[in-house]
Amino acid sequence: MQDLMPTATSATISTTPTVPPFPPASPTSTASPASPASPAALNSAPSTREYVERFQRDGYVLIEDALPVEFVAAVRHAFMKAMEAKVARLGLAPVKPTDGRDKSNDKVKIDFQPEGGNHDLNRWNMHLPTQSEFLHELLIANPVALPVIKALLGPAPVAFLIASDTPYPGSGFQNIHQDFPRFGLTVNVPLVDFTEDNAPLEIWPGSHVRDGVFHTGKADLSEAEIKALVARVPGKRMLIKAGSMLIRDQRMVHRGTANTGTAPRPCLAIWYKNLDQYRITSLTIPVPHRSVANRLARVALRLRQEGRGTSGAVASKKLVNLGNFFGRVVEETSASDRDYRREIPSDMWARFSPDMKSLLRFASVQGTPGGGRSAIGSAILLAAGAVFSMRAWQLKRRLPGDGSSRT
Ligand SMILES: O=C(O)CCC(=O)C(=O)O
Repeated sequence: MQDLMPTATSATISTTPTVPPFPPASPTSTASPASPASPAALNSAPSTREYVERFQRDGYVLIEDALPVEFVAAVRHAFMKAMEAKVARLGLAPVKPTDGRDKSNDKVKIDFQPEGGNHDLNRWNMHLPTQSEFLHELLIANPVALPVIKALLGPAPVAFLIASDTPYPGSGFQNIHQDFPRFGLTVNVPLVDFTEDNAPLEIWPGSHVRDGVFHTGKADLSEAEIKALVARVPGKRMLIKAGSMLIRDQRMVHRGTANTGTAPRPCLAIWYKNLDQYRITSLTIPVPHRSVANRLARVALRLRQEGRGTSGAVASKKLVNLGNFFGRVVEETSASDRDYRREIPSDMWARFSPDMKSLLRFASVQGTPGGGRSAIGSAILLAAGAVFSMRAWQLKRRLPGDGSSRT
């Protein structure tokens, strides 16, 4: 898809990044994006409709050269600073697996095994801190990607998770999985070129729907269905360039692969949904009070802390997974991950475009009480909190014999 010319050119970050600890990007990705004013560029850029059609057919669509090179360099620089600080703060030492996950993995369905990282084997997940480099219009409300997102999700989507995945050297193959059985979007922004040896994402195009006909309902693939699919259809390794944007259906089957190289492979993951899509049967769950969401975000954090332990090795993979999963539930139901730890400063909020304000309308903003909130939503979330806490209590009673790597 070399025909896409970007429309986003106004990198507003003035930071001059020092040389980041990465191999240089390949020559094709360091070329400056073409001017959006060029008629040739306008003629050759796929339309929103073409992107949407590709997405509906394949379960993903790639927008190449979506971001200016200098902007990506500045984001990468800020990102690695934050990432390395997090790795140092959590103190999990890299591990060599005993189960061969660095070589292959035939398992399917989500069952992450956090070891040497907070996500799975030497792979780290990080929410992006509330900094101007990350809460940037080009990333969250990108002028090429956002029309596609709105065409797929409706006119008022929310960006409820602004996060990242970074497989460090030695990271392993994840189980082949769907992020969710229901329809939602993940926009991946690679901050370095993906190569064969630095843990490229592997996807199974077309696996977002069973019968090839696009819909926005549930598509919960069983273990047997995923196994049959991967036996039939080869996976596609996404050797995508830094600064492209990969929009993928969260129902599409995929996995992170092994990083056999020498450098981490940072990639942003911004999750969008239509608020109506979080339902129990046909009931849309209303967004709970921010104070309730904040309290339960603290519970999720506590579960992860207990799971990680203090020895530099994960004490309980199951508790870390439970904390990660519960954190996602809190963010998804509260329609934002900008909780008490990531409040948006009022001056930053004031500079946001109407699109940004709409996408982040459930975020905590300094000095404001927050958007629409519901007592019913709060009660549902509290009930979920009680269930997760009970499960955590059961797991903790079984520590250290829960199959974890505590030594
Ligand atoms: O970016 C990666 O390495 C894997 C991300 C992923 O698929 C996941 O964690 O669900």
